[in-house]
Amino acid sequence: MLKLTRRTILMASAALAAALPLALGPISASAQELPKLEKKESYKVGFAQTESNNPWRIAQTQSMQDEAKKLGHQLVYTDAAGSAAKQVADVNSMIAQGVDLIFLAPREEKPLIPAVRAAAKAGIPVILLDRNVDQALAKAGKDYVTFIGSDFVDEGKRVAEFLLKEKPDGAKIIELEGTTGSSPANDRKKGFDDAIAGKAGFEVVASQSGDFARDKGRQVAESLLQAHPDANVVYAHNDEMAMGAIAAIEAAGKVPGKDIMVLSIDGGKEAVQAVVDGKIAAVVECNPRFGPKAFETLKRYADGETIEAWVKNVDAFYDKTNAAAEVANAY
Ligand code: GYE
Repeated sequence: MLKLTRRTILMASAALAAALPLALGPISASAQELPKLEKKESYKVGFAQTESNNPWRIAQTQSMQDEAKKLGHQLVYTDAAGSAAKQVADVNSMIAQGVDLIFLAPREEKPLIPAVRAAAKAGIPVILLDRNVDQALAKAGKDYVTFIGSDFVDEGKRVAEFLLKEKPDGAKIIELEGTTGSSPANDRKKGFDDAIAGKAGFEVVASQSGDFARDKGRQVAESLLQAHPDANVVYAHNDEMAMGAIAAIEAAGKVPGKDIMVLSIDGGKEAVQAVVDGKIAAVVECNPRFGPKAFETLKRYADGETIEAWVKNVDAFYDKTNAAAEVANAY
């Protein structure tokens, strides 16, 4: 007779746990599966934008609108005006309107995850555009279809590699971070900081958020330049803050590009022109023209293709060797 010792109970429950998936069948595919997208001539598609206070966002929205129009789709556009809470409400309103699919540029990595899941539960597939959600909490192919965007860690790393090459003896760096909690801010910081960590003479003397905004960037740069008069590099997570930093450097009576090296990410026309003018040393591109790739991915999904977890954008690099030739192509 089987004696019910602690050990036999443990063994029995382990055996049961092992047998359970067999009894239920392989972890039911349908429970995990994302909503499908019916093949149609024309879709009603949501685009939940995060804000529209800078040229990058305006170019992205324009690209989405142009492509939707070209293909004959209806675009339901919302602007969260820099508020994750408003963006959650925007996604919920798209769900209520019964859109076929939602393109979402999540302002921050965590707060939008419940909205992504709510859409999937309502049978609406979500494609993340340009910003990602926290990868420890949500996954492509399970919670949303895919993430279309750049490798932000690599962008930060490329900025650092340029700096290490240009100033081999070291640098005192002021870092202007993007929106707190957003994937580009988190990853551009990681990529850069990791690449200079342990390199003799390189030090980030201050790192603070300028919220990806020009005026906030200018204000933060102004106070950090005052607090660290020996800083000789500003690394801005985007062009808007880099332009703000240039204004702050000039207001402090210093010369950008001479006294202080400015490095940036995005590659908008104004910043690439600033490279031509010698005020910015280098910019890693992060192109906002998502329209064609977004709708091509939608079509592939509707056709039943398995979409890769990350549809990666390839970024160019601008410095004095190519900026003059490239400025006309910049967004
Ligand atoms: O760099 C910035 C924008 O999410 C990649 O957000 C995007 C970033 C871009 O506001 O300028």
